[in-house]
Amino acid sequence: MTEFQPRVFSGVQPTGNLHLGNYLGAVSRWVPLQDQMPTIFCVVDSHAITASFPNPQELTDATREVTAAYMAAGIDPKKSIIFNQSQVREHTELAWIFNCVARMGWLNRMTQFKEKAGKNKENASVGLFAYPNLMAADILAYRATHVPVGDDQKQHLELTRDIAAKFNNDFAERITELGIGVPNPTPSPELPENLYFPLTEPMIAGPATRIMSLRDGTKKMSKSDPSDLSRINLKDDADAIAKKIRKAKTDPDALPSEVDGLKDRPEADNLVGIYAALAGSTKEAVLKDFGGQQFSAFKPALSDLAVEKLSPMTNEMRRLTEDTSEIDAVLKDGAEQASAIAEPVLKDVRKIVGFLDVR
Ligand code: AQP
Repeated sequence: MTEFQPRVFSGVQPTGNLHLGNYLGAVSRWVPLQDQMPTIFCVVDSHAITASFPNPQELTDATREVTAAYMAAGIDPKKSIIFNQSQVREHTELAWIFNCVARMGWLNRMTQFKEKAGKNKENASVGLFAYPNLMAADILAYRATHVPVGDDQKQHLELTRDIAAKFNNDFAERITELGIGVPNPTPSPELPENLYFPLTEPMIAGPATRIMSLRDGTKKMSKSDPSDLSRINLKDDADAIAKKIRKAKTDPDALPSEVDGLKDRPEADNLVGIYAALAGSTKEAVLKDFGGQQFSAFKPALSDLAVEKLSPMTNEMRRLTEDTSEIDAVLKDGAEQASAIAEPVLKDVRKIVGFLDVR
């Protein structure tokens, strides 16, 4: 290989209900990428057991539901590889090697672990702590070059780059000796001339990189928030969506006419951002139309837009999950295609580290 093949990898955990944040921050942004480069979208079920083991049947159902959401959102199995992580063993094998590449100090800095483990750090699973190493393995098992995610994953992607850089440096001679390196596309004194793993580019852009809770504009919209009113689930019907937007926290002022006026108004900023992302426009354009209006006028418009955009998807998700055979066939085919890429990568990695292959 003379250069890294551009390739997109991303995923969502099958934990609880997919929400508007997952859709606008991640899945909806994947759709146009399918026509730009090879794309791999994973339902990351091995990540879903890190905080605690979910009920096994619920994990199975959620895996199919997330797959249905991908497809309903426009991820086309003829264009993209769609599969569930646990079906491709190379993810966990590479994660073990990365457990031995990443440093404790690096993982100790991960804010998501601190948030998820909370005060009870001693009781958190080792899996939750090592989660970012598995995420790095998910990406690098395909030598993926681009990862579209929400803003909350930025730190984990930086760690993925650190792991790739350390592996490339530690094994620089061996990679060259085996003739399996790729010339570094952006030469720098910190990296060898030939790389085995690319330094993945995060793709975090647009008006919806961090959708906030509808109950608290300073908290991320999240599947694990105990209040269902805090998020719009992709399975919500039109009435539920309208109710949640009606009850969304706001401030007493009218909407500003300029984006600067959203500063220190987290709830207003969030709702305007949601409108812009759903409309495929910008906060500036939304404020051009709604600047000076009260939330009593803006909320019904937002609600209508959300229902218009989300309802067809919700209906399609319902249809797909009624009969699981289509979803299971897509996942089976996707796992075979994903394995065909990851297996030779792991073969190389075993050779690079020196594992004896006697089979
Ligand atoms: N609020 C959000 N705004 C924008 N993007 C978001 N993402 C998640 N929440 C938001 C993006 O969705 C993708 C999949 O995320 P995940 O399944 O790995 O789970 P998460 O980030 O942990 O999502 P939650 O809802 O916050 O789950 P819990 O409550 O279980 O922790 C990622 O690209 C993420 O950036």
